[in-house]
Amino acid sequence: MRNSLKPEAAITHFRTLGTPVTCKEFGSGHINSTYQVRTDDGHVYILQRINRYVFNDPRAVMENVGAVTEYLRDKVDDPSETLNFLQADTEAYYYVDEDGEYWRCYEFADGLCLEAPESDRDFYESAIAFGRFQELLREFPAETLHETIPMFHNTVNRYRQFKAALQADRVGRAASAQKEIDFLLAREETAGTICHLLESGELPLRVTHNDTKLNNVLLNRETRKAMCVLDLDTVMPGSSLYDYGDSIRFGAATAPEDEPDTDKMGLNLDLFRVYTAGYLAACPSLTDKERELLPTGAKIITLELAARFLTDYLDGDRYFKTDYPEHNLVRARAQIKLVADMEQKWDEMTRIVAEESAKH
Ligand code: ADP
Ligand code: GN1
Ligand code: MG
Repeated sequence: MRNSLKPEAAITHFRTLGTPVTCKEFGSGHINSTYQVRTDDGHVYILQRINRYVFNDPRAVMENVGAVTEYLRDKVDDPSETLNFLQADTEAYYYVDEDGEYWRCYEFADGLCLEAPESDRDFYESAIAFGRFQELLREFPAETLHETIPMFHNTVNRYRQFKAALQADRVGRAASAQKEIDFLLAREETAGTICHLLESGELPLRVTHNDTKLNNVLLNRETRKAMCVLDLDTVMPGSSLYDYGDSIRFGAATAPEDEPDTDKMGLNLDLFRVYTAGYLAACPSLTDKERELLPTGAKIITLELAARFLTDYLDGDRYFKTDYPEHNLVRARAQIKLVADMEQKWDEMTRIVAEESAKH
């Protein structure tokens, strides 16, 4: 293995308390390489190598993350509510190794990180965490943030990329995904709705998290209350509808994001209600238009993820980490099934949002 890929070498460049003694792969993120490090005197850290294919300007990512965590630290009572980065020997919050790989290190927070809610209460608390995150950043100067992934939730552009991958068919996989391709192409117009409303000013542009999966939040192990929001790499100007929608896509689904048996995939309307209630409670500043379009947010982000997974499948799996050759296709199929189920349940989704909105 190249030395640069060795986390054991990278960690020695950070000002940890104690000497690192163990370092093991950790978590189930799809993007960065994440390790948990323990030192001889019991301190625990997260060490990450930033994915340079996904983030072509890791310095900009760290500037954003640094600015956001500093801003949040002034607003919260308990420092464990935000990520705490360690300086490297250069004093920056990252270390660049001899191959140009970027590493960062921050305190491990001993909270619960769930792949699916274990109770309604857990899911409600995740809504509080992401909703509060959004509210706390309401006055953050958006113009100072870098766009770490250009046009990240621009669904019109995501479709453009999807169609380009389809056209190129680099690895000859298009024929094996014809049904999925047709499903997505039939919904191209709907997919652009939020983009168009942001452009026309009917929806406000906010500073948003943009990656609000349940496993990007930690809950307190004892109280199971919202503790800390993780994965700040994509904090950028965006729409609250995508943040709300992505949490629904991942956490209110009846099966994991990569469930191979699509019969198991659908929307759990009880969890949909629970998250909606929590998000509205934590985000009182949502406009009427945003409230009205919450179901649309859930549907469009699910379409977007279906398009992104399918694009990556057609591209030969270059973006998301995969465990087997069909993994991205399986993910895309599961998202497509979820969209189809949302379409079936559309009236109920709309009614639930109206009812919860009337209470908050
Ligand atoms: P990725 O972009 O690859 O998803 P994340 O920053 O989300 O990377 O980290 C991956 C996983 O590592 C998270 O889902 C979580 O399980 C774990 N993790 C990250 N930071 C912390 C932390 N400070 N404390 C505890 N666990 C963490
Ligand atoms: C990635 O980094 P992670 O695993 O939390 C991706 C999200 C997707 C998600 C799908 C920077 O999130 O946009 O919604 O996978 N992050 C990036 O599981 O592309
Ligand atoms: Mg993550």
